[in-house]
Amino acid sequence: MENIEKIKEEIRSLLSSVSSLKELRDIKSKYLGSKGVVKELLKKIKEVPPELRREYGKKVNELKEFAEKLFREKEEELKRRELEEKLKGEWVDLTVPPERVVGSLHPITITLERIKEIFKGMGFEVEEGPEIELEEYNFDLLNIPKEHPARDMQDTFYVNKEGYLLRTHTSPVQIRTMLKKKPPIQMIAPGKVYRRDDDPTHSPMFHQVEGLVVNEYANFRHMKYVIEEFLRRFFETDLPVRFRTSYFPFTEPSAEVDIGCVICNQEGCRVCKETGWLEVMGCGMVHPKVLENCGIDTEIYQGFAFGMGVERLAMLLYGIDNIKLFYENDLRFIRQFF
Ligand code: 2NM
Repeated sequence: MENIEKIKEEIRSLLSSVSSLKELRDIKSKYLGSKGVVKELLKKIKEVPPELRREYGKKVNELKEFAEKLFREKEEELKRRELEEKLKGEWVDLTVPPERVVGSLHPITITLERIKEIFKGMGFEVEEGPEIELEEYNFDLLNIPKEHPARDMQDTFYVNKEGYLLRTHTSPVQIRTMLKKKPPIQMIAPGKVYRRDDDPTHSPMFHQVEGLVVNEYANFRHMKYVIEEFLRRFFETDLPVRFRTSYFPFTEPSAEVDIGCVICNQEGCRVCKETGWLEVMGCGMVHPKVLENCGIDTEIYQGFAFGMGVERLAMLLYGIDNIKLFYENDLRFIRQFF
């Protein structure tokens, strides 16, 4: 029985110098294995005088539990240390820049950048404004009458604060720019707009780019040149362009801009509804009331403005036939553009 205490000491001292799991397993089998020290001690119970067997058995069992606990603790410690060593070798510096950028730009982002770069190259500044907008800037100052159908709850997203809405076009950015800066002004306003529309060709959120030029001599011919030149650069071809008279409350005169169908080369197809023409923009000379609403002297200044839908232009540029593809984020679609 004295021996048992000595064995405990022996195990303790052996384990303190063990440094590998293999070493540990060897020592463990020496003490706890099927031919180990503990098993031998248990066998020897027959040699112990009967009155001491009870106590002897208890002591050997204590030794067994003691040894098992020590080996378990040592094994955990060694495993933890081995993992730490392994992780040190596998250390990765996540701050190192990648050699190759993975992922790609969304086709709408690419198209917006393309439009912005063309106008920047023609001397326009890029202005931005809030998507939650004042009703006053989105409608009133743009000469859109109080009873105009566009203001209807059916068409516009109103927010739960009186006098505010989700902008239905980016024109309020032009209003903000005219209120903030004096002419000459040459700016575009790219961004998201919101309308209560949701069908195969309309999305409740889409992107627009609108432009505004105000100076002492702006005229319809200047506007026609800017738009034609933009379309030539955007589609990288000298395509046919025509202006049709139209009506907007904020411009007079107003026009809609058609291009020769880029899908069928004006042969007639489903996209141009067999007409050979595609409507891509609206434009016009800024209504004097709008300029005056923004504190611009109409005795001195005139302006022209235009607006286009980015999804529509992206669809024509890339030959995409369904607007919903832009919003599904299916990587098989999104990765195809550059
Ligand atoms: C369009 C078509 C025609 C437009 C007008 C203005 C402003 F603020 F100057 F009056 N901004 N944008 C305009 C004119 C927009 O989009 C189809």
